[in-house]
Amino acid sequence: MASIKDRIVLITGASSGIGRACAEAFAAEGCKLLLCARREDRLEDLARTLRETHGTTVHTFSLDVRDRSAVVKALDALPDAWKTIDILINNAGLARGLEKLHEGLVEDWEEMIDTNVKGLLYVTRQMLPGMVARGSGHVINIGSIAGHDPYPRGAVYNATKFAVDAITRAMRMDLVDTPLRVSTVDPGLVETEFSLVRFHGDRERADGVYENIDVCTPADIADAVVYCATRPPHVSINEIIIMPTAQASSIVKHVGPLKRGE
Ligand code: NDP
Ligand code: 8X3
Repeated sequence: MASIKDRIVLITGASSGIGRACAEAFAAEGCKLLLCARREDRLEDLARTLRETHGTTVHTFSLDVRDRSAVVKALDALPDAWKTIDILINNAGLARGLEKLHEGLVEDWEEMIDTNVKGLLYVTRQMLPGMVARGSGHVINIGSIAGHDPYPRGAVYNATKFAVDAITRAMRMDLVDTPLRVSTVDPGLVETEFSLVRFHGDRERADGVYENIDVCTPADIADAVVYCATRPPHVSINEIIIMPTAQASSIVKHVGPLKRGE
């Protein structure tokens, strides 16, 4: 395992779920953290906790990754000490709605495409030239099982995660003559605010997604992200698909206790 102590890690969507868990996991590795999302109050609370528990050096800033000029402005305005990012974790993302395509809301589609695809591209386009110029860096995208295995009523969310997979693979080709690495960590069911956001705040429906299934925690996913980041420099973990034991594909999930033998 290679040490990543003192490395600068930029995490998008660090105010909740997998992004927050990544912040905690990379803080435990001794990294310096740049945390962004739209809900800055949450980031500040998290930063305070990380300073107290791990003595982490943290800088937070509010960012809507859909806003291209805000992305350029915020990342250009980073203090000099924070500009040389070692690891970029493109985590900010969401699903909206679960409808058949012909019944879907175009506003939901636009929000997913603007966040999961265009937002990821804006942030990456801004940070990657510096990594290439320095000959060092690691981009870790948070994709999804939905980017390999589509499911009904999820066409547009699925498409955004297929796009993340295509971007990751093509970036690896673009950068093959450099020491840079590009990974994707692709989870199945993880209990976060994901379903609450997907169902526009319907808590009962969101809770139903995880009911009676032993789903992954955000920390399980952060552990896989740290694994990617801590391999020796000549080793690239290209892709990790990580699901609950009780999930076998996007649509095959076992609800209730697992059969544990006689
Ligand atoms: P959460 O809703 O808990 O977290 C999503 C994070 O993304 C929040 O911090 C949110 O911050 C941020 N975000 C959303 N939109 C924007 C935006 N426009 N600009 C900046 N930040 C934004 O969900 P998860 O932790 O589950 O989701 C994280 C990633 O994991 C997503 O890419 C999701 O697609 C992926 N994923 C999740 C799975 C799951 O089952 N939970 C499974 C597979 C993949 P804020 O609202 O403060 O801006
Ligand atoms: C999230 C996984 O299957 O809930 O990317 O869409 S799923």
